[in-house]
Parts: sequence; C-alpha cells; structure tokens
Amino acid sequence: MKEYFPTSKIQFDGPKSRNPLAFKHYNPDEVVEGKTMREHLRFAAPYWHVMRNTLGDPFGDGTAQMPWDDGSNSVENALARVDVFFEFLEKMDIDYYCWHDRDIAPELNDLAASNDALDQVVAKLKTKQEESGKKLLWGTACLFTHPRYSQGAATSPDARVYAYAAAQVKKALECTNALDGLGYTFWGGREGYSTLLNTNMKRELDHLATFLHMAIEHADKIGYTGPFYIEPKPREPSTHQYDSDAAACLNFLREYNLTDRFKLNIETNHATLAGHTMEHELTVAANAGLLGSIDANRGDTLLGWDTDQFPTDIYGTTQVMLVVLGMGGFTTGGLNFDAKRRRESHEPIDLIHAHIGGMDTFARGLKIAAAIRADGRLADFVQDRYASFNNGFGAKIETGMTSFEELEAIALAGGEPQVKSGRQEYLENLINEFI
Ligand code: XLS
Ligand code: NI
Ligand code: NI
Repeated sequence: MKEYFPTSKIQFDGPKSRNPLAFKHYNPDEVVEGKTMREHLRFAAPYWHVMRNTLGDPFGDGTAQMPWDDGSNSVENALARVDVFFEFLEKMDIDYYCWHDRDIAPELNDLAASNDALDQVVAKLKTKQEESGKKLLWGTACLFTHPRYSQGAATSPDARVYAYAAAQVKKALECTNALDGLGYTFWGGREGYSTLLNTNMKRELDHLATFLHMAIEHADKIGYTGPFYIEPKPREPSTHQYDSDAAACLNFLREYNLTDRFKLNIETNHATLAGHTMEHELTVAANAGLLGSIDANRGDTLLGWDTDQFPTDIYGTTQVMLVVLGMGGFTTGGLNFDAKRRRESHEPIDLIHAHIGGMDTFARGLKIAAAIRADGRLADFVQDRYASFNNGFGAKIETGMTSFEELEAIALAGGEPQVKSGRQEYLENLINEFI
C-alpha cells in the first residue's frame, strides 16, 4: 500500500535526542505511578482535523496538501482516506481515534444514501481496527455544517430539522456501537442562539433534554453501554451556546436528570473562551464525578477564537495531569488532540511534527504532575489549609451538626480570627521546582 507520511514509526529517543521525528519524553512503556504512559494518556487523533481539515480560514482557501484525496465527495475517496488515517495512527503510535459521521463518509443527496455510505466506511473502519488494535474513543454526529442546521439541530425551531438530527444521531450511535466505541459525544455546535429576539430558550432547552433522553433510550435498545459526553463551549458558531461551560452543562444535566449516563468532555480552548482556565473546568467536572474525557488543544491569547492549536505549554499540561491523576485517571475517556496545524504548515509531515509535540508535552505534564504528587508538599499545604474543619466545631460544620446560634456563640467568645497566608507565590515557586 502506498504510504503518505515520509517517516517510519515514531520512536522514543530520549530527552537529549535532536531527531525531530522522535519522541523526547513520551515513552509509551515507561511506568509512572504504577501505570504505563500509554495507559495514563490514552491519546486519540480526530479524523476531522487529521484527514479533513483543509486549513482554510475565513479569509483564504485551504492550503493542506492531501495527495491521497481526489477532492471528490465519493464513497471511494472516503474509503481511500481510511487507509491513510490508519497509516497515520500506526506511525504516531496513537491507540485511539474520534470521528463525526460526516468526516468519515460523505453527506449524499438524501439521508438513506448518506447512511449507506456511512455503513460502507464503518465496515472498513471495523476491519482496520481489527487488524491494528486501534480503538474508537468516541463518535459523534455533525449537526452544524449543513445549512438545515443553521438555526440549531435539537434546538431548532423546526420539528422537521429536529427529526433529521435525531435520525443522524441514531445512525451515528449505531455506528459507534458497531465499532465498539468507548464513548459518544455531543458538542453543541449550533445549539444556542444568535439573538434572543427570535428564541424561546425554555422550549429549546426542553427539546434538547428530550433529545438526549431519546439517545439514552436508543442506546439501551441497541446495547450501547458506554457514556455520553457533553462538550462545553460558550460561543462560536452561535453567539451563545447552551452548553457554555462545565457548570452550565452540569446544571442542565441535573435539571433534566441526565447525570446517570452523561459526563463532560472538556476542551482547553473552549475553557479559555468561556473565561476560565482549563484546570478550573476540569476541577468543576471532576468534583461532580463527571469528568469523562479531554479534547486537548490550546488557544492563542492574542486571538479571540477557537484556534485549536496543539498543546505546547508544559505548565498547562502539568495542571491537566494533576487533575487527571487526582481523579484516579481516565476510565472510558482519553486525550483527544482536537487540534489543527496552522495554515502555513501544509505538508503531511507537519501533522507528524504537531502530534509529536502534543504527545511530548503531555508526557512531560504527566511526569511533572507525578513528581509533584510524590513530593507531597502541595497536597499537604492544601490539606493543612483546611485543618480547622478537621475537628471541633469545624467538623460539626462539615457534618451539618451545628447552627447559626452555636457559631454565633463561638464567634463572640473567640475574638478576631487570625487568618493564615494563602502563600500563592510560595506555591508557584514550588511548582516551578518541578518544571
Ligand atoms: C468544536 C468542537 C468539535 C467537537 C466535536 O469546537 O471542539 O470539534 O470536539 O464535534
Ligand atoms: Ni472538541
Ligand atoms: Ni473546539
């Protein structure tokens, strides 16, 4: 079979290596906190960015060289891409992947034809998975590109569009299940609004919840037992998206009784677009026991949109891995590089460089986070900071065994509390000892 990425399989070469086509830090078999890096990090590649992103932007055409692609919307072309994608996964030593239905197969003249095309590609993906041992981390349906979804899918004001979206999710879920997918993601896409002047927010949210309940019912019918993920994002393409951040998603899931089957898939660039840090969003999700998976990328502080860049910030990946290790690691989820090359990086080999960088940056984050945890000073400091709640009336507060009257008596008798320093700068220096 013709090969398109001019490299052999990427190997670990150690931190001193100057080989650009080698891992300097990602050593898949190296054991950290009792598990291999491979088991901790569970890297995934997104079909949409690797195979389908032309690197166009609102001002210019695509630049990406795709010598394997004949540019047509045919099923043959879609089938040919599958081989190239698996060559990529193999050479990158990435074990998982993710797709939208419309990345892997073309949208044709009608839904039945599109479904048929999808079946053909899924059959090929299944064979490739069996041959290679690669796994589907999650599947999803593209409910945002086609003009029918311009006013939403599960929140469309038009019930016929809602039905079309339901049919698409039904099929995408069946395909995910056929490929033994470990998860199924809903990213809101157009589920939001451009203006409240034309929007009945309450009805739209009710419709969305009903949609998600039907997804659960269908999962039960077909025997899909994995989790569903909601991927928060505050805006873009909508002015406001209903799944704006982790807290808004959790509130929605709780209001509509969806937390049994739904978790969150947190994306770095979406966190920052929402005005939060990634570690904030991860912590909110993890505290609820609902951190499912991660879309690993980063934004650009000079640009205000979802630039989906590859993670290169070691400080950032350290903080991500502190949360992931803190919750005991991924179960069904992983680190999906929802990231694309810059428009200037148009050669196939740039995809390899980009993923090497992302994987090495996370490998370092993992090792640094593990070292911080082994050192223990950070955790001890936080533990200590709340020590006054460990016994006496503090413990009674935590167990709900006290009252305003009793606390008033304590405050009257105790005098002015002497508060201890939060030592932020000391802790920042401590983290830097490890980076
Ligand atoms: C877009 C989202 C998208 C989801 C999958 O901003 O990140 O790529 O991950 O629909
Ligand atoms: Ni994403
Ligand atoms: Ni995104």
